[in-house]
Amino acid sequence: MRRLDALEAIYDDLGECAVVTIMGAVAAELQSLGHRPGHFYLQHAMGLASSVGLGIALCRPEQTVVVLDGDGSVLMNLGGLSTLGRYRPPNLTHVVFDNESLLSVGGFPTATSTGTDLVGVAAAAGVPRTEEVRDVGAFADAFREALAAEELTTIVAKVDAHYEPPGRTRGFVTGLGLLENRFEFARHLQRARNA
Ligand SMILES: Cc1ncc(C[n+]2csc(CCOP(=O)(O)OP(=O)(O)O)c2C)c(N)n1
Repeated sequence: MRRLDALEAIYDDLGECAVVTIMGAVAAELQSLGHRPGHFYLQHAMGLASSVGLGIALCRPEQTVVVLDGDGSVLMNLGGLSTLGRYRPPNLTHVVFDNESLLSVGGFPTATSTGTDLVGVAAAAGVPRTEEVRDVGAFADAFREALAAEELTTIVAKVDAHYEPPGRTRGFVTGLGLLENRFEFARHLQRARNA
């Protein structure tokens, strides 16, 4: 499956969510489908998207939070899974796009290409719902079920190690300024709380 197709399949479902992505290709692809003030593209801090999402989910239990992660990023911060498993926020859905590669920096193979099973790691770390999916239909179903389940879920979506700068986005860096995104996202969460 192409990650862009997977993102497109859930794009409408993300409308009311606080969405935290990793840097690089995932961020560029989601932004190419349409930026929303509820999207935060975490730049540089590799491995910490799930930690940022966890913090938001714990502070804002009424807010649905979605983290769009990558295998390389999760592997860089495996302890993040055990912290997710410890606090288990029911309002957090954690998607790991596993392309078995550090695609955004040249495509070096990660440990999932040599046997590390991130679904198994997440389950063993205490994440109560875990699933691996390999096609867009199964991904969209798993994602919607996770939102409805109200239980912390990690979905590992096996995707192609393929990236074409989509639409208006050039390269891996989104056109949105880092600080602009940071302030806009925080204000959006604040407004949503006061609404
Ligand atoms: C601490 C840190 N180390 C390295 C990088 C450089 N870097 C940016 S994206 C990336 C690869 C991310 O891999 P993955 O999470 O699998 O996502 P993909 O690029 O495959 O979509 C790396 C190594 C970084 N931003 N931060």
